Amino acid sequence: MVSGFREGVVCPQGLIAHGRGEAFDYLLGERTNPFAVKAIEASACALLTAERPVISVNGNVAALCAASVVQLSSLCGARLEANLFYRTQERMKAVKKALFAAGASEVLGGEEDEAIIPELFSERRRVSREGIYSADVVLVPLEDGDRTTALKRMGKKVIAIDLNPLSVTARAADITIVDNVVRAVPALCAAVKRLRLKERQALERILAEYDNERVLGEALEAISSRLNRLARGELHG
Ligand code: PTJ
Repeated sequence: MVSGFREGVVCPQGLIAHGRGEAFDYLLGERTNPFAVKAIEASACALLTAERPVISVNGNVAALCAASVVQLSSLCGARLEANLFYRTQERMKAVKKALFAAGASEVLGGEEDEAIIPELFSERRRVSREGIYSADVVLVPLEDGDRTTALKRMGKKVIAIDLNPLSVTARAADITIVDNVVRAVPALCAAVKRLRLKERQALERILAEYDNERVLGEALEAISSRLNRLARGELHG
């Protein structure tokens, strides 16, 4: 993250957001928990059954896991879009450069005829017409809450990766992977590889059975039970 910051990929607020994420990761035991595995599986199904899937990439994601988002995009045919909350032309260029360096053949974002997401006032309202604007499924690792809500209002299926199960994004998304992006994105690649061999009907069944509210509840229970066990001296941090 620090070298991503020095290279102009990560913004100062990104470093703060990372610290918030690390605190939750510690509470979750710094591993991919069973509730995250369920969400990862449902996400793979949503990406594989989508018509126009898009992966939104910000500074933190480009710094932490550029190679795995590029791999995920080629495995499930999702387009990559650089989309920044604290947007400057220099950072758009730096994020795209990081993705191309990681093997991307195309990165959307920053075109002259960008579309506008209604009701949003940050720079993140500017999106690619070919990308997020016309997507049916959008993967938003580390997203801000207002935009997740706006994407939902536009009728999109939103998959979020967020270590905080209480964030607005986690609550508003259709599928929330409560896990660190550095573990979740490679796990998502593995799930896509495994599930793409299945019939469409089987994928749709997994999606229909998925319950995000229950998964978020399980994440909170896992945090609470871990804290109780730590307090009783049954676990070592
Ligand atoms: O690069 P930009 O300009 O688009 O800005 C990116 C940030 C992250 C600064 C911007 O999107 C932002 O301010 O996001 P928030 O509102 O702080 O939300 C980030 C969420 O991601 C928080 O709930 C964090 O707990 C969570 N988070 C932080 N690091 C990770 C994470 N979730 C998964 N994996 C992480 N490594």
